[in-house]
Amino acid sequence: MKTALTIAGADPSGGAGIQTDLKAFSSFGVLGLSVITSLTAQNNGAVRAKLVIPPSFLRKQVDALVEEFRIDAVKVGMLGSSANATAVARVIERYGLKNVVLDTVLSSTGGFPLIDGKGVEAIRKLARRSTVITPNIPEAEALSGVEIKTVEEMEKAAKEIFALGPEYVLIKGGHLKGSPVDVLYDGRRFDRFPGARVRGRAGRFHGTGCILSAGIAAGLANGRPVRKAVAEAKGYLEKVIRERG
Ligand code: PXL
Repeated sequence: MKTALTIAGADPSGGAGIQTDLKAFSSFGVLGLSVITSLTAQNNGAVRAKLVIPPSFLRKQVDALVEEFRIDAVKVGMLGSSANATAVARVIERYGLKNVVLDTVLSSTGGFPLIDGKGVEAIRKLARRSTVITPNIPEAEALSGVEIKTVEEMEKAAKEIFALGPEYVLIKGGHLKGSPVDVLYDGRRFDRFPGARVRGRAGRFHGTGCILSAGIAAGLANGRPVRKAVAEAKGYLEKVIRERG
């Protein structure tokens, strides 16, 4: 069985984070491994508090897994601290981890910070260790310095983020008005992935970014090329929103 590792935060309500990532891995028939960077206290309404795991302990969790398992893909989500971002960059390099999907989590949907003030810089550095980086519009603006109001500006930001060193940039367009379009850039060409705007219960759905990035990591673990993994993960996300809605 192929394996995928999520390095992310725990969400007791199961909508985001480790819990939802493991469900995604399982849906794609991949064995899920998980390294916890932080605990959160939250429900579907809001994140109320976080407790961040120290980088030395994050490292111990990864070491134990690498000793036993071959890891076919990695999804990186909420890191909790810039020190944890640096620790993740080190383990990716040290163990030569491949198929890394970096979900650039800065804050919760409701605006609770999920990394510290140096987080943007730390994630910029981590970007060059990633196969696919998956910012939403506010995250892409923070990482690129480009203000995004149109799909063309998404493409401009994607070029800036590509310069940080990932193999692919996927900017998720859900925050723009109108039909959502995600933009994928590989340094040569842009692919646009139009999607349906699926209505969940108003304001109570969180974790879409987690589900998408975990789905992409599962696809890569299964040997899918990036474009196919993105398309399949988008299909999975729409299905989960409809079912959980
Ligand atoms: O959706 C971002 C996110 C990631 N990881 C965890 C979260 C959230 C948002 O609430 O709680 C653990």
